[in-house]
Amino acid sequence: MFQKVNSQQAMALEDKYGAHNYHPLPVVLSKGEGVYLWDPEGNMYYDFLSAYSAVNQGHCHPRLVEVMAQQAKTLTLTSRAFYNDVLGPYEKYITEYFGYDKVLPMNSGAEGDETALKLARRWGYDVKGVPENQAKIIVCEGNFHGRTITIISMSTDPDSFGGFGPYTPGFEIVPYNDLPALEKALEDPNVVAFLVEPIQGEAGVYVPDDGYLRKSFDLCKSRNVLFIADEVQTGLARTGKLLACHHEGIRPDMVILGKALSGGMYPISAVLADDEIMLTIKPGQHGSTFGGNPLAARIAMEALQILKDEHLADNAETMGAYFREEMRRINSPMIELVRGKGLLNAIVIRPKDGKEAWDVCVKMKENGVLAKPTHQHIIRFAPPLVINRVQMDDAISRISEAILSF
Ligand code: IF1
Repeated sequence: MFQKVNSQQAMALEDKYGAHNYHPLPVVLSKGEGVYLWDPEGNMYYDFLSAYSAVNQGHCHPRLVEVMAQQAKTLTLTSRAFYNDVLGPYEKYITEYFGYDKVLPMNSGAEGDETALKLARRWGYDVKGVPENQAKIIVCEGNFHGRTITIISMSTDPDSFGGFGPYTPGFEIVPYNDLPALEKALEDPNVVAFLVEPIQGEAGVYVPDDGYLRKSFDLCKSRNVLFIADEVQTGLARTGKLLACHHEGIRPDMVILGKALSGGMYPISAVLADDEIMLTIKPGQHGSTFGGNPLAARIAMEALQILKDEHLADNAETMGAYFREEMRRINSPMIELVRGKGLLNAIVIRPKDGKEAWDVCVKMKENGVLAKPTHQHIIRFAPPLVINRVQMDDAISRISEAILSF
């Protein structure tokens, strides 16, 4: 039976019995509420990672706990061999919420990206008229779209793709934030889609120049190429708008959502598109056991409604601007650069006396703030979007104390 363990026991168990596919910060969490996390010993932390932006609504949001409990007692899974009475209402809700004809429900972000790739290829053959098996999809250097073999076949990060060959063909790579390179790649008549993150999260919260998304979109439209936005991390109010693409007023041909679509309660992802694209996949040509299950659908409706009811995009906008301003005021040579949008931010750490981003994160943990480095010198800061001014001020003072302690 389940025995509560302390931090030391938990880390030892994971080390002995779990795959070593992560290198976690040495902290164990056992309770979450809003912006707060606690370890088994009762120490409190501010969560400044939000499970990589999956907990935008805050940990264990009471409305999500309630609807999850209710649906869990009623019906959790039927498979799509049959209908259920929650999926249809959810599909109506989410397509009207974002303004698309249809949604294809899946479970993980990677499954969402894989689904979008299949839809783009199928649209390329059936609608654009690209010769069979010749479809090309353009992606950017520094991209992160998931961990499946096809998705890492598009990756430029050796940690993502190294040692997993042979790779899926059909991808062209262009530099991010580089319009001439994209324009040149779009000359290939077999290109069916451009898949892009509005802000590159894993690359270190790389925000492209204003206008890049809008001009990329226009270039794609001029060449009858689908513009696919991977908003798994940037979507759902994280960057200060419902979708990061909304900062530039563009409506992607396909949007991929995940993570906070359930507020961190349950794996769920979605691909939104209009009929011309969505109906190229016929019955029996794509799916998943849990895709579209009633439990995920019920949670997602509530998670989306919370974003609106609690004005989380506006809060992300104002709190994010405040956070960047305060970080830039810290007088430390370790802070090389502060960048981000809304509450998706990062600090580039200049090493000092051999101390790097990892050491800063360990010190912040001791100060009660949790964040994780990406690419050695970059620390991402992404608290739940429910954070208020008092909490932000407390967290900022703990962060600056940690940085100034070196
Ligand atoms: C890990 C970070 C990495 C994503 C975008 C799709 C997916 C992700 C833009 C796939 C997932 C997660 C995966 C996790 C760490 C985290 C991450 F950018 F968020 F920090 F890796 F780059 N599109 N990102 O960011 O969604 O299948 O994970 O549900 O794999 O280490 P998933």
